[in-house]
Amino acid sequence: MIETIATRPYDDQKPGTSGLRKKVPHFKQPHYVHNFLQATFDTVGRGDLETLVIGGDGRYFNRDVVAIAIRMAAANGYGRVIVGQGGILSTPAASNLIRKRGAAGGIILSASHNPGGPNGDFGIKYNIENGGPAPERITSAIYEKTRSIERFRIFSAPAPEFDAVGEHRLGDMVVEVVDPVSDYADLMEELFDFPKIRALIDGGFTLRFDAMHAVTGPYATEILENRLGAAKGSVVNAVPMEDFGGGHPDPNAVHAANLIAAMMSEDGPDFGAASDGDGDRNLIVGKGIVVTPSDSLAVLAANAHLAPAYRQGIAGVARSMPTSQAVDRVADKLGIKTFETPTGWKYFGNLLDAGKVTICGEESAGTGSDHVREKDGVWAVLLWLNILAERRESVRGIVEGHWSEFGRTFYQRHDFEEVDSDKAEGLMESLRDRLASMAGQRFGSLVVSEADDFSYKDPIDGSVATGQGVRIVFSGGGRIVFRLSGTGTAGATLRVYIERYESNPDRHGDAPGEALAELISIADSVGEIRRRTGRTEPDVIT
Ligand code: G16
Repeated sequence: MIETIATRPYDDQKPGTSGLRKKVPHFKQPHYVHNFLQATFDTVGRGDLETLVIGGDGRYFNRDVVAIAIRMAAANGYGRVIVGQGGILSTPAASNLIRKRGAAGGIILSASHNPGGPNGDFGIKYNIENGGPAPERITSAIYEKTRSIERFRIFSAPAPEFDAVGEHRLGDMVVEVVDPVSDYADLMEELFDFPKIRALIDGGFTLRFDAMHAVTGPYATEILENRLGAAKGSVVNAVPMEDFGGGHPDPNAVHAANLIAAMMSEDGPDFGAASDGDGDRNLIVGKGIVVTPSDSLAVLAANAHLAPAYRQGIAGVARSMPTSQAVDRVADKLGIKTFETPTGWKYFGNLLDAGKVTICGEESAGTGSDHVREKDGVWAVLLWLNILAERRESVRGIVEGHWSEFGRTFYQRHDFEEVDSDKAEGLMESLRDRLASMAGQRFGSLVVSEADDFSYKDPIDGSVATGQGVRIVFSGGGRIVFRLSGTGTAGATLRVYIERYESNPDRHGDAPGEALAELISIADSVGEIRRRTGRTEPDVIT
């Protein structure tokens, strides 16, 4: 039976860079989940016997919300829900299922790289029928609805169990529980030359994939160990846990320190990689080298033609504005276009749908292609492996060769976490106020050539996004970008992105901290970081 239950609005359900993210206790407030889901269903209006994909990264509270989403989908007119077994679906696998099964959309439960557990983070995101995150106009409309919601609809019977593959019914709706891995693994096998990668591995090439006790464990085990023949145990921390084993499933130098340490040792594996909570991010590490996400994007774009899916070449590339311009230089050489978008994978969707770009990436450890409409950690690992299998060089050799050909773009992101929100807003406000007078100003040996607050007009639908980050560009090409994260759940996270291009091959071996030292100190003075936040050092440098 369908019940209509009265509710009262919450005023803080505004989706951020990637859906609604809050602490678990916040989500556990009465009807908090129900309100957001009903506002989503009301906004997209896609019930009408259509199909909805439901799944998440398996973090604490995932199962409860999967069950609620199933019951609410049944009450909102969906004809079928496709649910990952155990409520599990990596974000790219969910995107694939939406596309493959012609679903109207999907509910993806994840707070990505943020920690999980009873006091950890949780998140809900709606993806549209192209498999990608809902664009701004939809997330804004959902937010508007959450502010005036008065009732939600839910099926009174409990959701069928979803721990075994099979079909059930809830009222008139079919609940189809699917293996979360197989469709995705099949797609990867279509894109890449598995026999060639297998031959590389059979020849003694060793790898280590750190799933960080998050969702990619089963995907990486099936693909890397079962289908590609990597030694058992190559995938570490492979069992997904509700609290990620107490860890922080963020594939960066801090949280993937064990992997990096293993890769720095002489007898370490040839290739190392890690993914995040929901499987859309990636970290690539070679023997003795951590590849920055921006460099990885550039290398993948330059070498994509070595994989069967991209043999014909790539149509164009897109990167988020704060991502380094290394990929732009590849695009220039290939004679294809680079699109610079605001931070957030949702901004790539239209470009991919229109066939304007094939490969996209972000400094935040995200790379992907037109095979789905999300960034995809395992995909990036496989494209790297395909390239390695073709080129038979080390990761370090490939990256250094790339720098020799295109020049090196030194890059760092400095994160100042849990900054008082008012102070962080004040810092950004002050920068914006000074933008108009910044061009021509000298800082140390550098002169500002342009400064602006990034805005983007989508070339496909004409929608405009403003206030997407303060850019300060210096003569000679150095660049500092300031923006506030849209994914944090406590206070504000100030991100400062710093880059400098170096064409001189004799300088390519410099340490990034040294190569960027002058810009780092300018960032502090121009941004008044120390003065306004009291912080002397970033919490994380990626
Ligand atoms: C999300 C978005 C990405 C974005 C990242 C960081 O990733 O999908 O596009 O780059 O957040 O965003 P921010 O700088 O606003 O924190 P994920 O992996 O968290 O879903």
